[in-house]
Amino acid sequence: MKLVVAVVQGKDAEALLDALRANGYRATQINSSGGFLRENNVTVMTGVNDAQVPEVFRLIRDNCYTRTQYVNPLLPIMEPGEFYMPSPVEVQVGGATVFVLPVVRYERILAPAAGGVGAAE
Ligand code: 2BA
Repeated sequence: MKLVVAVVQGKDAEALLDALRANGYRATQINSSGGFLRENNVTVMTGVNDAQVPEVFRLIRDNCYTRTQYVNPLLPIMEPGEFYMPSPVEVQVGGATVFVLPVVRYERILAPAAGGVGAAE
């Protein structure tokens, strides 16, 4: 079994989660942000059998797109009287950054409430 961890752009997250659900995959969404751009993105975790990893990659490829962003570089240390005109730097973000991790153990613990189903809180 593998845990597929995909960092995707917020704009693509809904479509990816819908596609995973439509294909029978369970997924967890964590709101995250990139250390470079400091913009919100979404980390999608899905635990799958080894044989399902290629299909999950296909769903990621089909739903997550590369976009261009412009970043203003940090101001350099200036001497008095110096003038600096910052020019934004272009970066390509996404489609997705994907990690595949081995899973040592996976268990869904299904435990009825104490006192049985429908027990009073
Ligand atoms: P960010 O860290 O905000 O990075 C956004 C984009 O900025 C990156 O797109 C890349 O094009 C550029 N970038 C990032 N660090 C850079 C650097 N040191 N120098 C120049 N350009 C840099 P992606 O590569 O598509 O990454 C999108 C997001 O995926 C990242 O957002 C981050 O949240 C995550 N990510 C990417 N690589 C990762 C890694 N090795 N470990 C953990 N998270 C990662």
